[in-house]
Amino acid sequence: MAVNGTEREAMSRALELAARGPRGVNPQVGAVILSPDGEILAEGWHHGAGTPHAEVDALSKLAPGAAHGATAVVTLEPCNHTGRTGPCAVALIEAGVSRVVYALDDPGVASGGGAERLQDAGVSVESGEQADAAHALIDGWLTAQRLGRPHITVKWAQSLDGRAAAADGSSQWITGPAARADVHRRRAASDAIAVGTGTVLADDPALTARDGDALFPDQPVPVIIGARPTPPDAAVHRHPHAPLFFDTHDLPAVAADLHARGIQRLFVEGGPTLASAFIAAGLADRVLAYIAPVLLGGDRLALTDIGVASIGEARRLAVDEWVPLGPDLLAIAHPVIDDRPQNEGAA
Ligand code: AOF
Ligand code: ZN
Repeated sequence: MAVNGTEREAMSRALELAARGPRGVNPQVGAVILSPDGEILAEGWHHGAGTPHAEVDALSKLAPGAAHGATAVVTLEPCNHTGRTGPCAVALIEAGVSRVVYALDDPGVASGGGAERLQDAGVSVESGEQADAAHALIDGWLTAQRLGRPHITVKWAQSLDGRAAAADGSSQWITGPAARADVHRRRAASDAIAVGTGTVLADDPALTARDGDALFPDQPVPVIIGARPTPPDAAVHRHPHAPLFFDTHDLPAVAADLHARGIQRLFVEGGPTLASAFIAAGLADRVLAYIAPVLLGGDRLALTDIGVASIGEARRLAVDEWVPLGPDLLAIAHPVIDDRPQNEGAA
């Protein structure tokens, strides 16, 4: 049975509820319980590892029997395992829920399979509702589960002709205030920000996430990658978090180390050498290109070598969104994994 308008609204609400939970070793999950005629009976969300899951949080607000014949709308597939808490699929079956609508499959080997368990018990199950929004909310957690590394965003600002700096290397204020504010919001939503040592020496970035002059409450950990030493008076030493230094070009090893530290979202700020190395290594889950209507010419390109020798090797992207930011334009894109034979895709 297709998802109806009431269920769709309930999923939007469940996504809002999910966002109240903390980012951590467990995903942010929200749940709404609807009566058979579409009234909201209860709402719940996951408050962090060791606490009840979203479905159980919502059910706990109802009298026994009150969820009989109800629909549960959940942002993640109800789990099927006993971890720190019991299986949500079973809790829903025992509560008499007759239908479950969820957004994303649980990728966990042990925790997955809840949908099948529900169906085996005669519950009607629909998946995929607002999966993109649910994915955006927990992209870091999903990447950590699937790939054992952080979700990685590579960002740069460029002139319309694809340059990241003028001939003398000066690069500040290519984009306008709206674009810069957008970058700071995205920094605040990341667990760590990476720059190369070249950028530390050239720009002396603070690597904080700022709302005007104030710091956002959540600050990403600064990560500095490369062989050259960071000067003792560099601005990054005044960051609220102690910087992590990686004197290596082995980016998979850096990603694995950050994963082990619990970092789920990495924001790569540049410069061009580091951004290019992440892309060349296949370690960019998302690209953010802030494009300013200015021309710089010269050879200070936004990206350097990304391992593309001929057009058949081009790194193709799919644009998720073009966002106007004052006079500038932000492209939010992700790599297209293209396994067609070379040259076939050129037409
Ligand atoms: C759900 N609803 O609200 C959440 C789920 O150790 P536990 O018991 O907390 O289980 C953690 C796993 O359960 C987590 O890795 C993920 O697969 C799933 N999270 N599942 O049905 C929820 N937070
Ligand atoms: Zn669960």
